[in-house]
Amino acid sequence: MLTRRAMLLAAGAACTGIRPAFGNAVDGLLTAADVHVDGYPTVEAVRWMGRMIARETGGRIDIRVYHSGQLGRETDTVNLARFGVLDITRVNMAALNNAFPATRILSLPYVFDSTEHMRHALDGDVGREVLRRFEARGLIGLALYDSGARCFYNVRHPVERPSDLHGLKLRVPPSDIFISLARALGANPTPLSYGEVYSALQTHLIDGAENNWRSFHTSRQFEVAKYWSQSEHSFSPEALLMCKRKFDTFSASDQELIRTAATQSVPYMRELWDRAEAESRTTVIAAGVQVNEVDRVAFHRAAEPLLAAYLRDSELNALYQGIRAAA
Ligand code: GTR
Repeated sequence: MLTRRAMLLAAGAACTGIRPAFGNAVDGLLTAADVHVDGYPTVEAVRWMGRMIARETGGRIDIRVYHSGQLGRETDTVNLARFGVLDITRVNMAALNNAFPATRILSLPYVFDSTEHMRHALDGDVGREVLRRFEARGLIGLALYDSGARCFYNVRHPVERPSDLHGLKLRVPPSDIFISLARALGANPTPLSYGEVYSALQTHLIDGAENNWRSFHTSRQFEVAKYWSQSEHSFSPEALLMCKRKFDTFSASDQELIRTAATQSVPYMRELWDRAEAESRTTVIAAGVQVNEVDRVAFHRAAEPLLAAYLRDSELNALYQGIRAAA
């Protein structure tokens, strides 16, 4: 885990042009961060992209992925990439919501009806527009990946209605949207970084959390939280971001290649994702996790004021209209 001090040192090194120890020695070797374990679809998609770029450039450009949060929390890696200490980071929109307003539309509750709907919207104008907005803040938005449907799970009991969440201490990602959503549903939100959730469940610091099947499985949270409730309240997708300063050092044709490889890694990732999601669901159920359907109408109703409040923003509203048009 990257400490604050290491981060400042690294940022200082970047300003003076010295690459930190975990950065690349060879300029064409791009360093990428991911909080997920080795083999997770996002990790594999970025590796796939690296292989494609290496093949096309005869090894002149390549990507090395540091998985399992070796380079720190998602919010930290975003700043490392902005300041040029890290070349690429793969994070969830939730980690970007507070600092990058356009990302909020993709994390808000019940904006997407299904995975197909989300993919359709991300492949079109909405996805392109959200990616484009990163440039003003030192990042190149390379791709948007699936993250499945986020659902609630906890150590206490099945959650069928929002009232079943009342009083539960619920881990949420560090995003005002998720904090407000948990509150609107009557839970006590506790923002924690991804790497802290498993032990927080074990030590009863929290009663539950929310995430997709694959993360629930690979983070091993399913060993502790035995009640999974199919709320599908957010499809908050993943973003693949590159340091703009680094990107600008490449020739126009190399930049084109990096963008193309990222775009082409999306269908590859989706294929892996569909398999991984189904496999995780089966595995955790076999391990004793109890699954229940929820009262969707009640969840929608409880989340509605939150969505309406964000949609008062005209830019978010325009993106939302684009999402609905893609339904
Ligand atoms: C996962 C996502 C991670 C991380 C995590 C979380 O679905 O893939 O990048 O954001 O959720 O909740 O922190």
